Amino acid sequence: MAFRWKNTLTENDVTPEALYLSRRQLMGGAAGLGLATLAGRAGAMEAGLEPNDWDDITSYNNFYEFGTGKSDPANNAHALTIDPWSVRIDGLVDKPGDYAFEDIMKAMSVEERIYRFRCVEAWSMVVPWNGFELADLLTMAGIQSGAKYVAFETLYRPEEMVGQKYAVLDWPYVEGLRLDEAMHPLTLMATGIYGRDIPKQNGAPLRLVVPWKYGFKSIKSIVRITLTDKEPPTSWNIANGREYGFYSNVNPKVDHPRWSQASERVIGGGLFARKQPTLMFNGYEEEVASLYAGMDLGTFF
Ligand SMILES: Nc1nc2c(c(=O)[nH]1)N[C@H]1C(S)=C(S)[C@@H](COP(=O)(O)O)O[C@H]1N2
Ligand SMILES: [Mo]
Repeated sequence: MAFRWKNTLTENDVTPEALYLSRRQLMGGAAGLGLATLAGRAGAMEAGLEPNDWDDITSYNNFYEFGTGKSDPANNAHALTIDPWSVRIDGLVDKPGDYAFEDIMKAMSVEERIYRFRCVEAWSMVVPWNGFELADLLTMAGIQSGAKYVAFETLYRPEEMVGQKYAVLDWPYVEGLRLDEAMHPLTLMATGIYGRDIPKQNGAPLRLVVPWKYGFKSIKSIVRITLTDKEPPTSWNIANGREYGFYSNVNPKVDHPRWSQASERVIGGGLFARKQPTLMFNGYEEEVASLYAGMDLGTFF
């Protein structure tokens, strides 16, 4: 498999939005100006993805712990304290425990990944994440042979998360992946966007990103990761199992019971909302289709 989107940027390669916006000029005539960064940028651009700008990514959010409106997270997430932060890794692992966020960051290598992001509500963006592969974190904890699934949990702290005062979902928000999905090299733990720390409304200090699945699988502000032998419960499936399955792979041929998934509204671009066809596995078919060989994706939606 050729992961053409993969490049070698680290957290030291600061990539402010301005650099992205002017990258064509830079690539055209800036010999001697941070060549490694430019090479990385060129690699990331091979996928032909134009990232959304910072304002789109950080002002149009779903994070129900801070309210159900698209601008509620940007307005309310400042109340979240993220220092100190630790992630409990437990279940079927050799080294269970509470891992301090700083220690995780010291052990992991952060790189940039420009991914398509497709919400089940039929809108999409392109996000330049910074993060590390979930596989590396799970390997660090030592995966035991009986593990088949990975369960994730978001912080429960209603004093800071105003939306948790309302029973819109069964708090804390929980999600899950099959172990092979969790170990796939596309599966990212994001800690940044555009080279900056990930904003609170986007799931600080660390959140999952599974680019071939609907956005709600990409659980934010994670405090617990549990390796298990059973398919874990997931918040949206608990809320409405007829509409939201465990797999939730992006699939233009499997409609939501209440709307089509064949196309998506592209966020950004001002007044002129653009629509585009939705791609199988959100454009990552070549990389992930083999995970689902022989499965009926209409039954396992
Ligand atoms: N804890 C938690 N994680 C969550 C959600 C949420 O409400 N709570 N919303 C999900 C949904 S529906 C989407 S589309 C994405 C949105 O991520 P973004 O705001 O960074 O674009 O986060 C997902 N992760
Ligand atoms: Mo979503």
